[in-house]
Amino acid sequence: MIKNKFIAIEGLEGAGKTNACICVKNILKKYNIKNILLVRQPGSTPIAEDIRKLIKKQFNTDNLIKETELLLMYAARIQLVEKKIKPALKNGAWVISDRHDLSSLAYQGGGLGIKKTKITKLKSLFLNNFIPDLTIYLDVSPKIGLARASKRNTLDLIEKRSLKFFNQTRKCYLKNAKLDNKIITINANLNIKKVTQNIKKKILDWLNKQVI
Ligand code: Z5A
Repeated sequence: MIKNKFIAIEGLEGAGKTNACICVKNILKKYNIKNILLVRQPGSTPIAEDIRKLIKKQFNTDNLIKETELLLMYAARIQLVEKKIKPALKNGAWVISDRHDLSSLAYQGGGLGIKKTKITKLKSLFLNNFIPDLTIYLDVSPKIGLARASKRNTLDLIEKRSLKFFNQTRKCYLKNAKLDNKIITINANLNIKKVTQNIKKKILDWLNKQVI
């Protein structure tokens, strides 16, 4: 038997998070786990989805300053955690989230340069000790990831940022992944079949360690 968990999937755009979420969900189903909630951040509640639209919208006479962007990401996250994730976990569901607070550390911290101390303070103030049981970080080079993302659709406001921004974001992801044994790093530069195989292997190893 395995107690229900909260799993986050992280990475730059085009890293393959959508594929990873489906892959994790399918593995859980093989373990006969049926009660699974899939969410994305920012989003997955009506208010958080509106915040998502606001973050991605281009304004003619105004633009988001980095602190506002960080606070909006957190507002959406807190709304989702309190309204959906915590109640689902309490009801025995497994939760898979496409991004969580590591995204804020990487994008608004690493990418935009907001101090880590400020972000961790925000995290401890509003999320308390609520952290994912496991984070799968899909490490992709920005050039490869953005090429994949741009093939799929036109780039949004964040996706249009410079390569320097994404290199700094990735550096921050890698640094934090090294420091935290609840984060598993997967090489997402490889082809989708290989990446999927590696995710499967890592998640099965992890699940076997969770059996009680
Ligand atoms: N953001 C933030 O700044 N701070 C925060 O705290 C949070 C978020 C929570 C969310 O937008 C934006 O918000 C995001 C970060 C920021 N901004 N940016 N830029 P989003 O949800 O629209 O963006 P995303 O999360 O990056 O989604 P994405 O672009 O869809 O990435 P993905 O889910 O990782 O990619 P995918 O859909 O799985 O794959 C993209 C394409 O690549 C698709 O056609 C796949 O078939 C293909 N693909 C995937 N893997 C492979 C491999 N291995 N080989 C070849 N092709 C592949």
